[in-house]
Amino acid sequence: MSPAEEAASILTELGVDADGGDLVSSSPIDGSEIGRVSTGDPAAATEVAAEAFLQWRTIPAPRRGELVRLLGEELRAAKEPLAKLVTLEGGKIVQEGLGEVQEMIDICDFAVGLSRQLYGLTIASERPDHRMMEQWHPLGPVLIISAFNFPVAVWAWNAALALVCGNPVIWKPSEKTPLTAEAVAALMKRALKRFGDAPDGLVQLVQGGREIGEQLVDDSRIALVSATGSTAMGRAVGPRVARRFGRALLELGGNNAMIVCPSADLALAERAILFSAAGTAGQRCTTLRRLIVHESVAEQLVARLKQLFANVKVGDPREPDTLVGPLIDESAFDGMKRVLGDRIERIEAVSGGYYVRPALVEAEAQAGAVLQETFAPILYVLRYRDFGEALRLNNEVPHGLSSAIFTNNLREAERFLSATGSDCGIANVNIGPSGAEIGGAFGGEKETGGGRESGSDSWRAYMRRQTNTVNYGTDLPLAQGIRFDIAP
Ligand code: UN1
Repeated sequence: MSPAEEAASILTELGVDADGGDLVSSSPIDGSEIGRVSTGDPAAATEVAAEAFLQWRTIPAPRRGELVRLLGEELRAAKEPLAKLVTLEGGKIVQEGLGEVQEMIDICDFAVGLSRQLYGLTIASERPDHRMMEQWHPLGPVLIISAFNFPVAVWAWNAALALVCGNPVIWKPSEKTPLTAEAVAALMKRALKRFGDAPDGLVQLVQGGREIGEQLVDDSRIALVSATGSTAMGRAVGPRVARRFGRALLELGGNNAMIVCPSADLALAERAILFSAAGTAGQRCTTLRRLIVHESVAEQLVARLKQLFANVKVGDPREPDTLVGPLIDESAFDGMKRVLGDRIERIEAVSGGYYVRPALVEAEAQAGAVLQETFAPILYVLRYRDFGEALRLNNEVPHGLSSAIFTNNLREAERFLSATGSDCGIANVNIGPSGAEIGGAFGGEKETGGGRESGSDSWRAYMRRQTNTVNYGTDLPLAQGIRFDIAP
């Protein structure tokens, strides 16, 4: 079946109408058109969301969790077709499409539990007969801007948390992946119907390009803008939100490294390297882009990697033995070509698609393109002599998302995780930099934007903190011992 036929049958199965509108979706598998959707109306969406907030914030959090539980059920039931659609529209191999939907299910489970754990602290007051505490209140409408490479999971990380925290959500997906967004919206609609009394406009989808995104970003009724994408996108979004004193959660680019030490288990390392450098055709923000190898093991490892890169199956992502699918589109191919020039190896897997062999590039120094995030499967290899130099290389890039070390030396591993080690939001030992679980906070420092999504206490970004002091005594002592007595 052609991607268009397959997409049409899945969309019918999921109850999505996608054959009208001005926004065209094409499959990276062969470049063919697989559906069309209409662009949304940002002003109308924010208005309804602001209205929905007034009601949703009054629903007890565990009850709000029930909606997310139902969404998780819908996702479980539709896991296969939705994953298939991710493959058709985003080009991910079948296993990664399934993994992406599983990530959505996992965050729903997490958020359901969280709906009973939105804890605040009680704080020791310096005044007698006083109690201090903090509460977490719903924040307001949350705008989720997501990228093509995780077309549905990133929405789920944000939406599941936002909803249990008491906030309506508006989703502006990548214009490269509008159909998967429509499919998720249809599943959400079913969950909302089963839930019963959620306010209208609690969860909205606004399709469109940059201008639509900008209108939403500028709307002061949006309390939080959670944006995933390139650093360039974050540079545009961040200041716009700041200008109106809105809150932004930015999850931007990465230029992630792995240090391979002399004691590393190389068999383990090579598997981690292949998955994190070539997987998802190098189009994860957590993709491994720089390998920092000790000179004593470099020759052996590089030889083995050359073999693996030369043999990894690049092709139609629907075929079960394919490990590397297509790049998202021509512009991604051009980006890779700008760096590699004639060394780029295009593969004629399916005509109309941009398929490339992952590239291994031995770099003399960490400079030029090595410092940039090219959203394609290019792995730069750098050699190091002493451990301090490896750490320095790990950190000397503008981004700070993910990092990894392969070592069996406790001192090196702990140094890497210490305050003087990796400066990234994610630092792993003996696993690659990509493929994080949802339980941890996800995000990074520097030009990665500083935001944290998903697990741990990331939920706090979606709520408003309030400090309360209650006097249950008969006197009015002032803080810091200040005397301010009224003359009798
Ligand atoms: C992204 O590429 O934007 O850790 C997110 C990972 C995935 C999420 C990546 N769980 O690779």
